Amino acid sequence: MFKKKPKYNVAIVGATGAVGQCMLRILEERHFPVSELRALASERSVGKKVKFQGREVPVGELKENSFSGIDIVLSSAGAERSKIFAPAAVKSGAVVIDNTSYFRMDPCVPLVVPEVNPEDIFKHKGIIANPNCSTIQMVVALYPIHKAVGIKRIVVSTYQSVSGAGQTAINELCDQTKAFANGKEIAVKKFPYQIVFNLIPQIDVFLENAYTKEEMKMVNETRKIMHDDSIQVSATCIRVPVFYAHSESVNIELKKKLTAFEAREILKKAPGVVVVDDVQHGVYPMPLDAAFKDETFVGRIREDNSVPNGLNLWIVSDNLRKGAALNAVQISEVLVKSK
Ligand code: 25A
Ligand code: L14
Repeated sequence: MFKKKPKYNVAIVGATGAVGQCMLRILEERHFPVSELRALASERSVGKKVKFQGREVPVGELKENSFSGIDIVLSSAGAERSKIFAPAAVKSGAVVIDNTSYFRMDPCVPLVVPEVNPEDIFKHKGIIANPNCSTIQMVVALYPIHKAVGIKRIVVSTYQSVSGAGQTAINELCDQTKAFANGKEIAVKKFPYQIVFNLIPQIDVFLENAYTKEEMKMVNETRKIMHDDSIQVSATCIRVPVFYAHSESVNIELKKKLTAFEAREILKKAPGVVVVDDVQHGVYPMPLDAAFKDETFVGRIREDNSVPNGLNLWIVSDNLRKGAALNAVQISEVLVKSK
């Protein structure tokens, strides 16, 4: 279905947003074989230009006929746009790597983290879904442990940066910080409450079960990616006044005992993971250090003796890179390198 070529015509849907911009930088950095780069966004971005490989590329309006001649679409303009435009792109012959939540739980659509389930990429029927940012970094760190001894239950609390909610949310934290410093009134627009000097225990909408949609994404997507519906997951997702990188406090119950030392040894060999864990010297991962990096950083690894075979970990990664744009580009790389 996917035809190999020396170079590919690539469309970025949502090219002016936080994730779209990151996609452009990562395609450049990793020398992805791009022939034509097509930048697409909403009508209000038409007339803007995005930079790619030293050139200025004009932004076009996203329409159903935007995809003629395009081989690969990297899409991040929200679930409602993907619902309409991903099928249109597939119809015109492209493979879509979709960063929104719309197709993730569709049984016909693979949901992929290349460090965990790269083989699922080849089951695609035109659309491959990129998981939620909080889920991606968690499974990158937990899958090697699951493979070694089996995970029974995961309890996770997230500390999610504002960039997860897009460029307007990044601007809002900046504006609120300046307003506070200047003694001005703090304007609340993107988030439901003031985010500077605060925490908001709500990401995405509330569902009937009193969990948020973001929390249920972590439950359902983790099981789908790891191909194991027996894993129990309980999530609490919190927005914090941090610009880039999400952090997670993760408690796991294993099927067999693993010491903190053994877990550290497994994680040191795990693809995409860097162990940053030297509490004697006050060394642990933090969002300021993980921002603009590709890896998932794991520290504070310790045994939890309050349950049989328990472990605690602290997992930090850049949500725009590994949590979104990098993971999507890695999927594209597997696709184009395949025989
Ligand atoms: O629905 P979801 O899946 O939950 O996703 C919701 C949002 O979350 C972000 C992403 O925001 C997405 O829109 N997101 C999704 N997955 C993410 C992930 N894994 C994620 N963030 C982090 N990690 P974003 O701001 O990063 O990108 C939005 C892009 O989508 C384009 N877009 C929006 N509506 C569109 C559309 N493109 C086509 N058709 C539509 N109807 C959007 O382009 C951007 O590229 P834009 O043209 O709408 O906006 C570009 C500039 O306009 C400013 N702006 C934004 N909102 C407004 C605005 N200006 C005026 N009024 C507004 N209401 C912005 O500053 C931007 O620079
Ligand atoms: O499902 O932090 O990709 O508000 C969209 C919203 C990621 C998080 C998704 C946020 C989410 C994002």
